[in-house]
Amino acid sequence: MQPVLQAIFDSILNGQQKVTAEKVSQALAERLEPVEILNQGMVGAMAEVGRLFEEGEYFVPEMLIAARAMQSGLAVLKPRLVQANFKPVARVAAGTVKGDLHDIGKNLVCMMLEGASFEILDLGSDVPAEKFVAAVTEQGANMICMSALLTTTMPNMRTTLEALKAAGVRDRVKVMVGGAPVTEGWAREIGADGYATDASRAVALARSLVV
Ligand code: B1M
Repeated sequence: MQPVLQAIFDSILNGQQKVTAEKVSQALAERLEPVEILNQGMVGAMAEVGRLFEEGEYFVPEMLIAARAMQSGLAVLKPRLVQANFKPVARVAAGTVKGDLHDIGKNLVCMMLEGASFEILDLGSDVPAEKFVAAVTEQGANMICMSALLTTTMPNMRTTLEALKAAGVRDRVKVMVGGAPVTEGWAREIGADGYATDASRAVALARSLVV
């Protein structure tokens, strides 16, 4: 790995917000591709944080400060991942489902979709089904992106789909799901329109769903 990418990786593992932001700026100044910085330096570091947590070397506070460092790096990267001024392809309501506070992956998916000319209504994390429904009925969203990082919160994706049906608006929206424990099979089982493994594939999927 290039030294600056290694420095980004290490600063996230160590939860150094300021250093992460500085090193991401440095990597951009060195003309590294934003997607390379993201995938090698940053997403790779979060996977390592997860591994350390599983092995009992990291605990929730370490995960939290690593996540904050990741967010500070993403803030620097965002303008380079997002190009504005395009006519929106679709209006997307995105959120992490009820009970789930993990928002880094969802934020990345939002950034990449925004960069691909989708209009984003970011509903945040811990989003109840009714809020997704309201985004359709009151804000005209025609696509929903749901993220879940916990096996215990995945069922809330199904709850949202059921709430959309109950509100009579299921046929007005395309529904995409994703997040580490989510699978293609799960997406099919709950009746979502699509599943993507990562943020780049989420963009390709979203494009295919609006055509
Ligand atoms: Co938590 N956590 N966490 N955590 N955390 C995991 C998810 C875990 C796998 C760690 C582990 O055990 N190895 C584990 C879940 C186990 C399980 O359910 N099977 C876990 C746990 C257990 C918990 C707590 C329960 C811990 C506790 O309190 N005892 C707790 C739950 C809190 C809650 O939500 N109610 C908790 C808390 C936290 C923090 C708050 C400390 C923090 C989150 C901070 C934040 O997000 N603001 C945190 C973190 C950082 C993690 C890990 C380490 C990293 C997650 C992350 O940001 N990954 C995670 C371990 C891991 O995932 N390996 C872990 C980077 C991100 C870019 O990837 O989100 O997967 P990801 O998104 C990807 C793809 O999945 C995809 O694209 C993204 C980019 O490529 N994608 C989509 C995501 N959404 C998509 C939507 C799409 C399409 C693609 O279409 C709509």
